[in-house]
Amino acid sequence: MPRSIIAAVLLLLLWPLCHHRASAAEYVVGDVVGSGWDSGVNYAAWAREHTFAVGDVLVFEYVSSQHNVYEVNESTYKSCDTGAGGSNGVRAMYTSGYDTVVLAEARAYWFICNFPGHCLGGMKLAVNVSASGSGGPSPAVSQTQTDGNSNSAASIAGEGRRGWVALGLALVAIVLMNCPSFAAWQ
Ligand SMILES: [Cu+2]
Repeated sequence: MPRSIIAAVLLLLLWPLCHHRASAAEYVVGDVVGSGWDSGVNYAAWAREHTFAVGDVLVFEYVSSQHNVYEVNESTYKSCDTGAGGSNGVRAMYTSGYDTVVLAEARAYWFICNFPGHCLGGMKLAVNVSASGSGGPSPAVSQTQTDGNSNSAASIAGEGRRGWVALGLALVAIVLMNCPSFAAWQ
């Protein structure tokens, strides 16, 4: 079978993976462009109206002089107390006013505003992120890349097939680089 046919078949097999990632959703927290992250919004209700999967993106839009976004652990989310140093239970801090947070793992995420009183006033968001629906094309791709870099994969493939393996890996790389959401997915 000519390599060009194999290349075409591989591309056809890989496009759905790309398409799957391209479907990752981006949510403006609070649904208001520019100021969706603000005091006086019921973020529990907002979170209930959406479902979040691995690869989805939260965009926090707010006036940076009035709010910020701290990703925290559950106890800090509940207490709203980041301690005297402002870092107790804090996993990440965002302060730009336009912060994109990739939900890269299937777990709960907790966010608060760390301006005095804002979290206690209800400016806090908890989301549950589920594994992506189809059971994990993303790990499959990672596996392919990992195997391709190891000696065992090459020896299993055999001398004569080494060229095709390389061709396949090159195609995987090309497809991934052309996936619009690949950077976000990472
Ligand atoms: Cu605030």
